[in-house]
Amino acid sequence: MDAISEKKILSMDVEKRTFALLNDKKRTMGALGNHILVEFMRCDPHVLNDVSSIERDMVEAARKAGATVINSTFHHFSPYGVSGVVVIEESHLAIHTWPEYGYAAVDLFTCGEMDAWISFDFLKEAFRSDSYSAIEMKRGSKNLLKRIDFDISSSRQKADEWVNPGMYTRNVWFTDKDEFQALSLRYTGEVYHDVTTAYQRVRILESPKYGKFLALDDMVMTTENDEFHYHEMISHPAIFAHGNVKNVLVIGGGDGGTVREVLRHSGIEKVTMVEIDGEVIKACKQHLPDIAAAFDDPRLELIVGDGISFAEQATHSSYDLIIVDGSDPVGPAEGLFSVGFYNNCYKALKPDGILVAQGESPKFNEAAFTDLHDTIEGLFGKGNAYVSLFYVPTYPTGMWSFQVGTKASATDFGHIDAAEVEAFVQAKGLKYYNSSIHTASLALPNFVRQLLQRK
Ligand code: SPD
Repeated sequence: MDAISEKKILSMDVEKRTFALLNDKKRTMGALGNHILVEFMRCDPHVLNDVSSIERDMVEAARKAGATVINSTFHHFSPYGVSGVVVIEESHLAIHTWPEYGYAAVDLFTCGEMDAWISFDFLKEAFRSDSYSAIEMKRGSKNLLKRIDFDISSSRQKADEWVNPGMYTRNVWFTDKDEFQALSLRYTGEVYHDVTTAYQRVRILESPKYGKFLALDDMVMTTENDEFHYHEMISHPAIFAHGNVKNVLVIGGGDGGTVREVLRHSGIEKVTMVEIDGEVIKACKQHLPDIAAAFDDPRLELIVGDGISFAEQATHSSYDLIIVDGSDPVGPAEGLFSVGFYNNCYKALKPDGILVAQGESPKFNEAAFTDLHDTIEGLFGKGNAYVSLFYVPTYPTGMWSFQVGTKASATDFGHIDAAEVEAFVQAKGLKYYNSSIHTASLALPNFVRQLLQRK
């Protein structure tokens, strides 16, 4: 193997940077290219799964070594792994990552004077590799090749006929899933915010179809383009069904969409919002300002704290409306599905108060959906527990629910003044809720009725 016999082997280790150099000077002369095959081991797995930062680092590695970058294409594999190539005038840099092994295979193929070891040094820092090795080979020994004179005019013509079919250079998908089904959103690869807090990973990413979106851990919470489905339906139906809401408690809802909708009503005197993770508020204020639009309203008291303890200590009979805008029942929101928490909410409501809770999906998390209904029915009484169905394209299965408890049996959640609702809808320019949707959302398909009556 000629090429291998021309190799320079570098075997390196952080503790002992031992260089074993086998370099046959005579044979490395007069090669067409230089190829460094790199093993980066014990890397940061998060870095190796982040297609945007890998692309940025590979391009930067090329530039740092003096290369002229022509193009790059990178792909993220689901659930993890990245492949990509940076094409440079001096050849290419390529990478394949296995985050689950903390491993990246990198090829630095260059021609001319470029020193690809500069790229190597840059990438080992970027990937935070603790252990690495590399083999350098000369490619295309000129003394083994014979130059051919050939007519290139026919291949030029073929190149002119070629029409680029509009290829995407990135194919990255965000997947919100359980073990049986998923909702995937293609995203641009842009990461606007990525912070892991004591509670969860808070990310703002971008989807070509739905705009910027908030993801908590691996779940889609809200997107710029369909957030109104959720936020209009969590707030307006209860406010119109009650008829005289003045004092509201919102638990969760850190993106701000729910309080934005509640505060559209001029009759609301005070909203107390308790969000456990201040980072969610910060990220949304910065990157989703149209959703986080009402944090400066003087009627809002914003508390960064635990909503479960807040409900436990709340003054009895003090709220007209309590809205639980939590995430799914994993991680920090798990307690927002417990009987004890809803019992405290029940006590904190005025005698004619209404509770609205994020109720999961009858097609995705059936157990959480039915258990919550049982909890609300157990506390508020049969006939006082309602399920309102609506559609969110970016939640798994698309079908989602709010679950409602009315403390006074006299409150019929389906009863509204349609003319009043329509005037409000027109005045505020609502995009999902109207008086017909109010009634229709309470109409349940038979399979949902059966799910709720299963006991
Ligand atoms: N799977 C998504 C469950 C909905 C969680 N709440 C969204 C917050 C929007 N304010």
